[in-house]
Amino acid sequence: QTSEAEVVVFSVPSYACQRRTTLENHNAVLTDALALLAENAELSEEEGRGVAFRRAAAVLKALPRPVTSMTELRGLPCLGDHSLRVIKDILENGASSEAESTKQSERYKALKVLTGIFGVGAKTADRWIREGILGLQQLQESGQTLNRAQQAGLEHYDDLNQPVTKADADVISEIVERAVVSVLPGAQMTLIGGFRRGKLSGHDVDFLITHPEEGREVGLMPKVVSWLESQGFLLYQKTTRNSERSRSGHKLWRAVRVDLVVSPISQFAFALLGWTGSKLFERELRRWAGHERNMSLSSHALYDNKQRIYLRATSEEEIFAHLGLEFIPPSERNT
Ligand code: DGT
Ligand code: MG
Repeated sequence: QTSEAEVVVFSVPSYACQRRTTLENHNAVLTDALALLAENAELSEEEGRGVAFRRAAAVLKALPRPVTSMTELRGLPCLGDHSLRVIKDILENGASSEAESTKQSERYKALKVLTGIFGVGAKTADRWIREGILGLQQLQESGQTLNRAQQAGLEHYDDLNQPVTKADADVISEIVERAVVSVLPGAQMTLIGGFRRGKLSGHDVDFLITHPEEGREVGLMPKVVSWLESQGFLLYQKTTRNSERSRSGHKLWRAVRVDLVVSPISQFAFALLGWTGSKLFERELRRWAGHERNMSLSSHALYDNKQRIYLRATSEEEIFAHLGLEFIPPSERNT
């Protein structure tokens, strides 16, 4: 006697950069729990575990409707035992006990508060927690020496932890645009990061600056930063020399984190692709390039390891084509 059951299963390609993922998420309850566990792993410097949870969440984000039973997940990529346990718990009990207990834990709460300070990463937060510092007040009373970034971060803690809206981003765009064209006429500025993907809020605003004539962009970053400073917009700045990138807080009606990237026009498409995100989408693009194409992708270039040549591109579309991937527009890179 045979019994037959027919189940409709979802089919999803295994790399996030092969999928179209919009902001519409039919499985937010599941992906929120997995994202929390991913964040906790990242804050505990367990990067591998963090990525595993992020990949699992990304698969669920790509599904066209809510998951209602475990059988629907059969054959889906990137769902490891741990993620499946979390999903099962939620489908059966309405919530993940692991995610809930993590959220309530003193360690997670302290890590969130402390890494919420601009300039404080997981390592520093962990050290402070081991010294018994669990919150901002304890930090201030501890007499720990803070670097300049952390001092600014602490001073503007509430502002910098308040989400940046699209309206904020538009105002800042105008200011940065004014700065850019004032110091270098003909220079071009593009909104990148989450706002380019159509997100309605973010933790910062990201811009990419270039000039159509190669080489004209050299020295642009310090000029833009000085202009912003002279106009009273700058609270704090940190410039990474080799990457031609500056992170600054701008004083408007509130402090907002702004990330500026300057790129020569020959690298513009790579910078645009590399800085539009999402972070997981970027990671998956590089993994695809390396593992499936024997190429190395960065936000500067694409290198073919077999032919030993750099592959040129003047648009994102060309880079996807070099990689043998279907073009995914920014609004569908919300993995
Ligand atoms: P948000 O600001 O919370 O809405 O999220 P995103 O997606 O704008 O993320 P953000 O602002 O941290 O970074 C923008 C994109 O830039 C991100 O999706 C990947 C890329 N990215 C971030 N940090 C780095 C970095 O240190 N190096 C490189 N090459 N790319 C980065
Ligand atoms: Mg951003």
